[in-house]
Amino acid sequence: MYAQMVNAGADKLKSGVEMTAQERAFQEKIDADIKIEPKDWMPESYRKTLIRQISQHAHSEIVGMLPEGNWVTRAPTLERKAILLAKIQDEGGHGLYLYSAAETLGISRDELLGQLHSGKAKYSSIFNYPTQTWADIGAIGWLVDGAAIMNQVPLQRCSFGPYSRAMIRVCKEESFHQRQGYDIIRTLAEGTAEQRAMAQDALNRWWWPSLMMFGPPDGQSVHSAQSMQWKIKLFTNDELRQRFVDQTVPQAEYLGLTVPDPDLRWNEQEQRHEFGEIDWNEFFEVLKGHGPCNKERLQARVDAWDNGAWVREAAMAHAEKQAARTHPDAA
Ligand code: FAQ
Repeated sequence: MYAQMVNAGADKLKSGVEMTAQERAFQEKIDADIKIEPKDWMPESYRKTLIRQISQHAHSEIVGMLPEGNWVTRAPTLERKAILLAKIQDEGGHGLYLYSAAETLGISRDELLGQLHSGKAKYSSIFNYPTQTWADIGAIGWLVDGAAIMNQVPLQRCSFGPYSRAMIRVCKEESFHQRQGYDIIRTLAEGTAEQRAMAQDALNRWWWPSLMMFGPPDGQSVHSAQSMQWKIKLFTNDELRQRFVDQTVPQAEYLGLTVPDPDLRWNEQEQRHEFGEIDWNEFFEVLKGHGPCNKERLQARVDAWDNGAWVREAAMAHAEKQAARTHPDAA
């Protein structure tokens, strides 16, 4: 199966005979869908791949709070404000589960955050785009959370126990997020001509960056082959992107909105939507730090860390006092 995959790292995969006995036993466990737990033996590169992916995922959740946070004070009603606040808090919670899952692999949260703040670790490209109107909050829920769910539902079955279990709760919350975004867009699409235009404008700006969330095309995806052999990923980037397009286009049609892709058409024979060429140059520029909001997003995270130092210090001092009170002899 793996030999047929058309992605960049497929030729580097070890075959059964090239693996050590320990690696073979590990692969057999994965093939039998037995979860790998933190204290089990695992190849160092499996551990590193998981730390990379889970921490990038965690960083995406907390950086992803920023574009939406921009609209908390300007939500159009008290109800919308309360829903948006709850959603943003959920994203913070997802970050916490994911940092905890990464910590089980033997890396500290401080180190992970240090990698984010220094620019060494990535976070999702999508969060480097600005939220210009209220309709953008609808587009984030509908499209960005929609894409996130498409990617994360299979991750509930991934081979690493703590990651797969974290994903179960995350996915439940993400589907509420997707519904609330769709509800915002639907309300605007059914509203005045001006509101309808806002919804269309948000779709125009968020459509292509949402497709980029799934990562580079399979031919350029360096990690997919190995990650699929280890069942860290269960589908390729292009497979999930196609599913997202097939799911979302009918929703846009129902709303009477136009997907901004002149090449979009239904292929009856293949039972899927064909879609236009993604601007991969834009994607790679955003990854290099040249997106519209990269600098602002990173600075906001660094400032939050610096401004929160006194809280961390106070919590530590309190914990030390408590410990000294409970075990005075140990001091
Ligand atoms: N942005 O070989 P591949 C959310 C990097 S959560 C930035 O294909 P892989 C919730 C990739 O890291 C959204 N970088 O890599 C929410 C690698 O670079 P590296 C986040 C990207 O790992 C909603 C290089 O390109 N979700 O939205 C991106 O096998 C609303 C080569 O790529 C997850 O993280 C990108 N879009 O596949 C929150 C899900 N794509 O590390 C708030 C878990 C690729 O070698 C509001 N992650 N790169 O330096 C995954 O499933 C995978 O990591 C992929 C990438 C599919 C993202």
